[in-house]
Amino acid sequence: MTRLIQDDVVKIAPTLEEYNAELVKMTGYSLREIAAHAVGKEVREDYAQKPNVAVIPMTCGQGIIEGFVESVASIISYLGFNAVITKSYDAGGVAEAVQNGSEILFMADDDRFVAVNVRTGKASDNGDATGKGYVTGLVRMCNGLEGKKVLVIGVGPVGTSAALALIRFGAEVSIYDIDLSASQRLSEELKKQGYAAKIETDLDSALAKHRILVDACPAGEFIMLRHISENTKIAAPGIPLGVQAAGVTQLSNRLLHDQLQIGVATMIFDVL
Ligand code: 2YG
Repeated sequence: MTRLIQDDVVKIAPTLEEYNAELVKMTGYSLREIAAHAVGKEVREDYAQKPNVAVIPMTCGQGIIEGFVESVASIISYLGFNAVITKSYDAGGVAEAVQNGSEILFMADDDRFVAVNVRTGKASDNGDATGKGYVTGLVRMCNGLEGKKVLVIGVGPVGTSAALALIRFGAEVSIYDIDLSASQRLSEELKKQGYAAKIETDLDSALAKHRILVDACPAGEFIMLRHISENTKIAAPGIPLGVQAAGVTQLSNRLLHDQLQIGVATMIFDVL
């Protein structure tokens, strides 16, 4: 699980408008539409009870990431919800949020980044939501994925969620993880649910064989120019970005990548 740094998050709030315009250009969907469709919710803007959302800083483990709760709150506000950051941290922040009538709480320690709806009991995990949100964007970039081969690189929470979503869209999923036993576990899990996913054991040959990629791994700069053709499309929730700089230029609007936006947006629609 990659840990964000201040540099990753401080640029988010001031560029949300331009980010959203990019997203519409690339997928035909706004951030709100991607998030709502990812979890099968209405895209309506006038949410019935317009729930109050609290974002709670957590000091446990490696502690606060400067700018993290601010960027989470800015994404939620951008989507039209009332988001506040609690003054207190940790348990005090949870008490403050519930006492000030917040219905949805966002908080992240070093292992989990969750949204919970205290009224309905619904919870959403950032990894799961990110996988679904990115696949929703990728389906749009590829005009559907029915019968298309897609390579998922990294079978952690994001890659696992992406693989499940891809199969729901009818894609032919191949999986690669640096830890072969992780790929085998996911393949077994999918087989139990009646899905056949192919395990790739060599990354370079897997990249050579696939034009549609989901980079859900914490490695950087392993997708090279030689792996990119004119119809390559990449959804890259992984941090740092797995595509090497020259490849980013080559791909231009065939590369979907952000630090937090799609994951956070999908989380809130997931618990609405
Ligand atoms: O409240 C704070 O400021 C800190 N306790 C936040 C710590 C977040 C640690 N987790 C990560 O940086 C990522 N797993 C978050 C999600 C990355 C996007 N896929």
